[in-house]
Formats: sequence, structure tokens, C-alpha cells
Amino acid sequence: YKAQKRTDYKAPNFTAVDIDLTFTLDDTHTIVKNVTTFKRLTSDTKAPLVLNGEDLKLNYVKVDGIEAKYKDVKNGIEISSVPDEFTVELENVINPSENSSLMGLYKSNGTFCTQCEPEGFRRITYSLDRSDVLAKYRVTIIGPEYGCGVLLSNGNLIERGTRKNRPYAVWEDPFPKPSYLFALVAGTFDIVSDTFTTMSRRKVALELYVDRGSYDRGLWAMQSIKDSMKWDEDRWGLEFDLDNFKVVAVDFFNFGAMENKGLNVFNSVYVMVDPTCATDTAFYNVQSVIGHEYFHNYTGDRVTLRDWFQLSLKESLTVFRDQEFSSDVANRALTRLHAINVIRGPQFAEDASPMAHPVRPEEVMEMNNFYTVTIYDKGAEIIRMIHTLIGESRFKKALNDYLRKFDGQAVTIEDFLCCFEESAGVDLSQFRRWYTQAGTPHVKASWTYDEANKNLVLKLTQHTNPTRDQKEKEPFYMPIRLSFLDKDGHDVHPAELSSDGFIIFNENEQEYRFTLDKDTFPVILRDFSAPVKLDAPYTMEQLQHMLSFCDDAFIKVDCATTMQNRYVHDNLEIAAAEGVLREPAELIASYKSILDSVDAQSDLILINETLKIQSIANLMETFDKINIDAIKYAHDALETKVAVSLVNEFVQLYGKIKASSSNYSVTDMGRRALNNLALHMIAVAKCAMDKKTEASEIVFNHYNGSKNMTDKLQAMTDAVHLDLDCKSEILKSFEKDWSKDALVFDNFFRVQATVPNKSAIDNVKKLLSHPSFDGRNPNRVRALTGALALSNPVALNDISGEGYDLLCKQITELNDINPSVAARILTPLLSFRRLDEKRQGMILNNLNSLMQMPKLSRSIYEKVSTALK
Ligand code: B3K
Ligand code: ZN
Repeated sequence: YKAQKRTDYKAPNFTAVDIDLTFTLDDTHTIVKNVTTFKRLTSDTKAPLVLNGEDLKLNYVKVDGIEAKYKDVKNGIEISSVPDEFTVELENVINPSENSSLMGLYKSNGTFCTQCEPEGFRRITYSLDRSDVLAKYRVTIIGPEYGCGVLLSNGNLIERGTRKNRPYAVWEDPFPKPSYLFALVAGTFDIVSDTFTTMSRRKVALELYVDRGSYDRGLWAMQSIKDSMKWDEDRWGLEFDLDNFKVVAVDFFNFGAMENKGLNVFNSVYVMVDPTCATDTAFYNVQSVIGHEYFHNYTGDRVTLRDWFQLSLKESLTVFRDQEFSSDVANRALTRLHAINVIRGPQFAEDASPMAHPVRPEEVMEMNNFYTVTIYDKGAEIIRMIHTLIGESRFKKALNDYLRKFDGQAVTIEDFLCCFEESAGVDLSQFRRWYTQAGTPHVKASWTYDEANKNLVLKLTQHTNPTRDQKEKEPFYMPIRLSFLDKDGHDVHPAELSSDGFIIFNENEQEYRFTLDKDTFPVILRDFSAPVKLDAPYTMEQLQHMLSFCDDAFIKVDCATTMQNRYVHDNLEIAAAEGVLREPAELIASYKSILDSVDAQSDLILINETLKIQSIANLMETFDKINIDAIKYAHDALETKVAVSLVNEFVQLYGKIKASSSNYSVTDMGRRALNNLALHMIAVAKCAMDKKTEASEIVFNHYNGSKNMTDKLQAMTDAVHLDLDCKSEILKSFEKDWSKDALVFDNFFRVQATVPNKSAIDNVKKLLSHPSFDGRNPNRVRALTGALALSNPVALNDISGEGYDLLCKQITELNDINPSVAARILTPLLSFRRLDEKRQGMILNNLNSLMQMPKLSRSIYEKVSTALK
């Protein structure tokens, strides 16, 4: 396998103008007739037409009606001596049932559906399968012989009926699009219908297709579609452009969802919710993913990508947009804190791994490996920095200018930046380094007081560790949001700080002066205004002071996080020797004062986020070299000590703040979250105080006392993770209630795969043969092996090595079935060099045997070979 380089981009020799497809659907023998008109773009009149095609059986090719000769080339065909404008007609056969990679046309629980991004269209028919070839599509679908409910494709329905006893439908999409946005769905569904009236009073028909019998579970997603449409109009002035918008939920899907023009296809996880079967987080996620795919209609579909190296152009902008949507319609602080956790957990981990890559990568072997937290989430942080730098109104104008200027085109990140520079009157030349340099900048802050001038002197330095691809890093250009707190907790605004409240930091080292009183200190990186690791020498008193008085959600939570981090770092050696750790006194004091003042008026979402003990995974990212056993030991000690010291407060809190109903609402989400945290802390405390029976009782009652899945799942998690007496009864009851409801039942797998000790490995081994488990369904894999790999660092890295062996065995099986999913769950192993020697050796053995695997997929090869370099 060979990598492609970004700089090797060549414009296509031909473009497709009109594509007319006819599908005669059949489970194993679907016939695709493809009539495409092509136009030569190159001046080289001898250049042949090369079409991409993979795993296709070609019946014939005609050029302008005459049978044509073609040559088989690697993953495609070549047709030479073609005129400047011509029509190719061809027919090929595919086998959707056999397609377990879920790229191209495949069957999901009886439904025909497609996934084309990034290069799946070539698994459907021969084509110029690249994002800079935009064509108009007309699609005829002839249903399978055994019948079929609906036949869907992009755009407008032109005709439907029955031909030779088979249903058919014809769709036409008025908007030219690249092949990756093509979609086809054929199946039998329950349909949730509604309409949306746009800002110019046009009526749009909305249709949501869900599993039969699950109509009610689609209602929240439908509401979310309407909210997204309204929000895009209100916030950015963007109006939907077709007469209908369709969303289909399917059970077999490689990732979250797909923004095909006018026909979004979703993993059913991000559609199907009701309060008895889905958690508040699931509701929140449905809203955000529905928003994300809908917002792609402009940022992605109307203006698309020139090539896949530009992926972040559409993804970062659309993630930024969905985050703003969730902020506006759900909760801003929560949305921001989630986003920051993604950066400080998985994204920092990726930056520190062999697969570290710039937001605009230079080299790619398998594009599916680059749908990453760097491209998506770090990319969104970059967009957010631009938003900070130029402000909402200039950002809005620039976004509209960008969408107008490049409407119907396939463009680059550079085009985007130039447009923003021109429109907003800003110079982003140094800022561009965020797109070209991989790695996380480390920012160190320090300050002194200059008595003579009554100045606080703030000094910032930045340094970015080398990554494999780049040894030397130049300084980044970043906005640092800043404020100052005096000793009484008042915000002081010195004359030197602009009213926007941020300073520009763009050199290796910079000094800033502010006229202030002596006992005032800086609050640095408010709202996490740049995706960096900040090291600031706050005293514990200052952290407590900020936690009490600062009005910034991130700073508040971060003060608690910093106290937690310091505790773990300071105690790591003792933890490594399994010694006795001191009390986290300051943290407990701060938490006590928060808990003492909770009432119905408090911001419960923020309090919950502040009181949470962070995950072991996020703690790991605060270390370069990872001593997993010591981190886990210190983490558990920290949590236990907080729980035991404050057990009375948590008991007081528990049951005091009641949700108004078991339905989803942002307010009730906050209430349930805090109540569930109280439950968890009480259970942890009781276990540590030799009162495990009491812990079991309260958890069991919690499980039985609520109809809401958020509550039930919290109880089940505590029962299983703390190994309480009620564990088997709860698991049995959950199994009885939900084993036939795959999406809900994934919780049963996930909870047992994430027990933070070795027993999770045995659980996974056992559950792999559970009758409800299906190794070909990505959701099942993600809930079981995937959860062990990506959400359970303790068990995965168990010193026995059994976690590694199990994961690699599963990856080997998945290599043939679904390489994209296999490559994703492999990720944690790539960072083996951060672990101790024994674990390094065990992982290395496993990686080496993966490399020896017959028919090793490109996805796995790219990741493993990069890690082994
Ligand atoms: N664009 C799709 C992701 C496709 C992933 C292909 N491996 C979903 C999204 O980001 O909206
Ligand atoms: Zn996206």
C-alpha cells in the first residue's frame, strides 16, 4: 500500500455532467446501469478516461452507443480515444448481501442502503469517484422481486409506480454533487412526517424513516430536524434549499451518520430515543448529530471539498456549527465542557501518538483512518479561535460570503481562509500553522508584580513537541482569553486588556503588562480559548478562589480538574508503591462549600461537571509516560476520599433535587445528572466504609424506582462496576427487559466491558457468544470490544496482557469483515511507547503478528506500520 500526498493533487482530466443510474435491486445480484455524460477538461486530447471501480462485475461498456474497448487498471478501468464530450453507458453487478464492510451498497437488517463517503461510490458503479467532480443525478430504483416499502434517493421524486410486478421510483437531484453525497435506501419503515415552513414561507416536507413499530422513538429526532432548520435560519440566515428532507435510521452503520444531499442516513443510535429506552445524553446527542448532518447541507454539500486532504474544511466548520446549535438550544456550558473533554482526552492522545497529523494532513494511505478527533474537533477549535478573533458579526458575514462565493464548487481550506481574511479584514497568515503543524502546544504562564509601575507582568511561553512528520515547530497564533480577580473575588478590567477580553499570543515568549493592584491575579485561558495544555502556577488558594468567584464555566470546572490532577501527580510515587495517600483537603473543602449551597436555583449542570472526578483516560493525558496502575490507584483513592469525606452531604443531596418527569428536558437532565452523581458517590463511600450491603440496597432501589433510562443505567453501572450484591439481579432484569432491543441492550454489553479491572476481559470473552451479540454489527462491536479498547484503559492494559490478546484477536476477525471498524478499535495500541517496558513488549508482539495477517487491510496496515516505524 502506498500513501498519497496532498501536494500531488491533480485536477481531473474529465468531469461528469449528468449521471443517470438504474438499480435493479436484488439481495445478491443487484444490476446497476449507469449512463453518464462526460466532458474533457484537459487540453491533452489523448488523455484516456479512467474510471474508479472496486469489487464490481462489469457486463458491458458503450461509448456514445457503441460497445467500447477498455483496459483493466488497478481498481478501475481505462477507456482510450474518447471525444471531448461523450456518453458512457455501462452495466455492472454487485452483491449487497456479501458487503460486510458497509461501504457502497449493502443490506442492513433487510434494508438496502448506501454509504459512499469517502470512496464507497466506486463499490457501486464505475465513476470519477472524487469530490471535485460534481454532476446532476437521476436515479431509477426498481425494488427487489419480493417487494419493498419505499425506494429513496437524493432530491425530488419524479415518478413512481409498478413495472412488471416490481415497484419503482425515479428521483432527480437538482443540485450537482460529488459522488460521495449520493444515497439510495430501499426498505420498509414506519414514517414520521411533518413540515417546516422556511423563512421565505416555502413548505418543506420532512420525513423520518425508522424501524417498523418504533414510530414514537423517532419523534425527538423529527423535532430536532425542525429545530436545526430554524436555528440555521436564525443564527446564520441559511434557508433549506429543497422541497423535501429525508432522514433514514439504519441498524448497520460504520459511524454516526451521513449528510447525503436531502437524504441523510443515520446510525439508529442517533435517532431512536424515548425516555424509557434512552438516556438524557442520548437525547442530547440525537439533537446534536441531527443538527450536524443538517448543517452540512451548506457546509459540505453546497460548498464541498476539492480533495480528501481538505476534509476538515467541511467537518470542522460543521462541528463548530453543531456545537453552537447545542449551545443555543440545549446548554452552552455543558456543550463547551464536552467539547473541551474531547480535546483534552482523545485529541491530546492522538497528538501524542504515532498517528498524530495536522488538521490538514500531508499524507494519507486510507482516508477512512482520518475521520479523527484532530480533523473534526481540533478543527472546530480552530474555527472557534477564528470566531474569537473576528467576533460574531464579522464571522457571520464571512461565512455568508464564503458560502455565496463558492456555492456549487469544490474548494480548499486555503480558499476558505483567504475568503475569511478578505471578508473580515484579518490577517491569518501565521494562524495557518494550526492547519499545517501537528501536536499540542504547551503554554506556560507566570506573573510577577512590578511595584514601581503598579504593573502585573504576565509572561507566556509556548512549545510544541516534535511529531514524527515534523521535528521543528513554529509558534502558533492564538487568542488567550483573560480576566483578573481581586482578593474579594471581583472581576477587575485593566485598561490594557481590550474589551473583547483576550490577548494575542504568537511568539515563543511574550510579556504583557497590566495596570492593577498587587493582590490581583490573572485568570488565563477562559472558555479554553485555544486548544493547548496550559501550565499556570496557581496556588491552591487561588484555584479555590477562582472556583468560587470566576464566572467562566470552563475555569470553574478546570480549577477542580487541576486540583484533582495535582493530587494524582503529587501522589503518584506513593500510589505506585500502593502506599497510604493523604487527603485531598482543598478539593474537599471546595466541594463541601458547593454542596452546602446547592438549591433549586443552582446551575445543576455546572455543579455536576465541577464535582465529577475525571476519567482515568483524561488523567492519563496529563502524563507523558503512563504508569497505568499508579494512576488508577491514585484516581480511586481520590474518588473514595472525596466520597467518604462528603458522604453526609451527598446523602443530603440525594433525592432532594427531583426531575419534574421522566421525559427529557435540559433542566431535568441537570437534575438527574447531579442526583446520579450523588448516588454514585454514596455507593463508593459505603463500599469504602464496609457498608457494601447498604450501597447495594440504595443502588437497587434507584434501579427499580425510576422508569428513566438515565437513572437505570447509573444504577446498573454502579452495581456492576462496584460489584454490589444487586448486580446479578439488575443484569437479569435488564436482560429480560431489553435483550430483544439491540440498541438499548448495547448498554448491557458496554457496562460489563467497562468494569475498571481485569474482570472486564472475562466479561467480554463471555459476552461475545451472547445470543444478542452480532460481530458484524458495528454498534455491537463498539459496545463490547470497542468499549474495552476505547473506554477501559485499566482492563485493556491489564498486566496479564490478556486485554491486548483479546483485542488483537477481534481485530484479526474484523479485518476481513469491516476494516474501518477494526482500525478504529485498534487505536489505543498505537501509543504503546508511552507505557512501561513489559506492556510495550506485549503490545509490540501483538502488532507484529497483526502485520503478518493474510489479506491485511489498508486501514490496519497504515496504522500499525506507522506505529512500528
Ligand atoms: N461525513 C460523515 C462521515 C463519513 C465517514 C467516512 N468514513 C459524517 C459526518 O461527519 O457528518
Ligand atoms: Zn460531518
